[in-house]
Amino acid sequence: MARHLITSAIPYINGIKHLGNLVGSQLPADVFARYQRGRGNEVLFLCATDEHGTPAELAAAKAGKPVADYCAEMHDIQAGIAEGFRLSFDHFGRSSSAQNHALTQQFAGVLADQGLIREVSETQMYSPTDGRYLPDRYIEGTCPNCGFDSARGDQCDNCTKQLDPVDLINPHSTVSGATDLEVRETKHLHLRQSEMKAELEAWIDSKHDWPILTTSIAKKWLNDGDGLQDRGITRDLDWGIPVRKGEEPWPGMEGKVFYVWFDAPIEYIACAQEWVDAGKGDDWARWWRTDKGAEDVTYTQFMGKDNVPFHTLSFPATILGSKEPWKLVDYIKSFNYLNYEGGQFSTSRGRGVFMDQALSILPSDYWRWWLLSHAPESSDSEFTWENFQASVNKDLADVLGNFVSRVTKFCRSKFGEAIPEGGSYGPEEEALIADISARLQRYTANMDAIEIRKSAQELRGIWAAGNEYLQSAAPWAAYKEDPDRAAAIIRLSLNLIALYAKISEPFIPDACATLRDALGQTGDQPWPDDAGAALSALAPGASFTVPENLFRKITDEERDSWQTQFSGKRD
Ligand code: B3M
Ligand code: ZN
Repeated sequence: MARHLITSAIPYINGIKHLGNLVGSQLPADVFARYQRGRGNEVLFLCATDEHGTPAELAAAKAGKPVADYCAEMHDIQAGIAEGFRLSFDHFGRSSSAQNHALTQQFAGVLADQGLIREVSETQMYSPTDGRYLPDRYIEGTCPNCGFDSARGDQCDNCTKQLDPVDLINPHSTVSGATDLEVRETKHLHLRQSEMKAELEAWIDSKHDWPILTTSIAKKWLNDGDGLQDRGITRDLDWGIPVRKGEEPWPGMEGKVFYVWFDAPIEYIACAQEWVDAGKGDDWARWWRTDKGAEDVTYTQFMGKDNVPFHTLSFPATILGSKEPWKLVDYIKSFNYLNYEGGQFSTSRGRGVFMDQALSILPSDYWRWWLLSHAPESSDSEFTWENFQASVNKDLADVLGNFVSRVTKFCRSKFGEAIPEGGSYGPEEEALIADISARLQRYTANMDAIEIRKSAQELRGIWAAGNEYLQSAAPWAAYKEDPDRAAAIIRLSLNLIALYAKISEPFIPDACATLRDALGQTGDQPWPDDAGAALSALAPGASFTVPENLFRKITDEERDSWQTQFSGKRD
């Protein structure tokens, strides 16, 4: 039995994510986790909320809540929505956990012991009114280059010039509007990534099977400009993991916290500890320490392309730099962006469909199917209501749903609610079994390679093959002359439904649970490596029930009204 550690990029705490975020990491990670479990492999699937950084502080301030309370509430909300989408995390942790505090401080101490941390003096804008240092993007002013009056401290959105906050004319805090900003000297810790360039490059070069999207981004960062830069891993903020050297104080670093991107990936490990401490597992080191059994683990990470540099360079620099036997990632699956109706999804402008809204209009399987069958793998992809309606109505309602309904209802009316016993499989059935067998091999090969779109396409083909068979075998006609022949056709068709329930589960888990229940199955059925055996697995005479309609169609009126409803600002 193979062992798979699977993590999804951990979503920021400040707000509910949109469907583009979902399909860029959590959802495909869930498909892979469900698939590996379905094959009988051992899986640890982890995700968490990413709770530190200025955005979390500001969102809490906006909500008028202490940041710890805000994060606790938002974590529960995100956990509930994840459940609504049937994301099958073994644990959904929090980067603000005690476990992550301790582990992050421990890593920093070990990196310092390895000589990989240096202290650097920097100048930063301080706002006495706000009582805090302001990150560049929370300072606005007039662009010295083009005169645009809302240029940010890091860049002018009008002329795109890269800026330093000290360049701005009439700079002010976007938090309070305060203009009494001062330049102050402050000390920070930098991780000496430049020291590790050769090691990181050799490691990335050894990953011949990684998606081009992943390696090309990593190589660009390794070699752009002056090459891999050292990176500040501390910030002057209140909210975050206090800077300590392991359990010791870090002189000169009082009142500072680690940078959110330093502690967030460490949460992948801390999350496994949280999983154990929550009583859901008994050994996290078996997944994460190569000296404690993790050498035979395959570790796969899922993320959007904007997160790739942190996972190919920064986090590996932390892991490798520690010289401790931590498990390194084996495969990084990254995604392009999903666009929305000719533009971009926008969290700030509320454009597009957000996870909570999606579930309020249709069950999760509908979204899962569309998103996964259109996953932005080789390029960006686009959500349109028209395409969504067409896919759902055709693939789910007409092809899969209709097959199940025709077969089970016909059986009930002619043979009763039990697997019919008469007749035997003939040439038409043998041909179908051979066809399904070939398609299944392609499906599993694509799933093994985490080719999500191609897998969905094969799955759709497997559903369609059943429909074509049913149409041509025509049990309703056969029944009049030869009821045994009709019985054999229906028996094979019911077996196909059982097979569908097994193999479609990573994509549409709720519908598959309905099918399993209808057939009296538990879900422990083995993966159908042998299609012939799988398609004669149901015992003749065993009872079943006709399931409720699996999928309904989306009407034109619904499509139009949703299109209007989600075109602008969310309320
Ligand atoms: N929270 C960014 C994002 O949600 C960030 C990922 C962290 S993964 C360790 O896209
Ligand atoms: Zn400008």
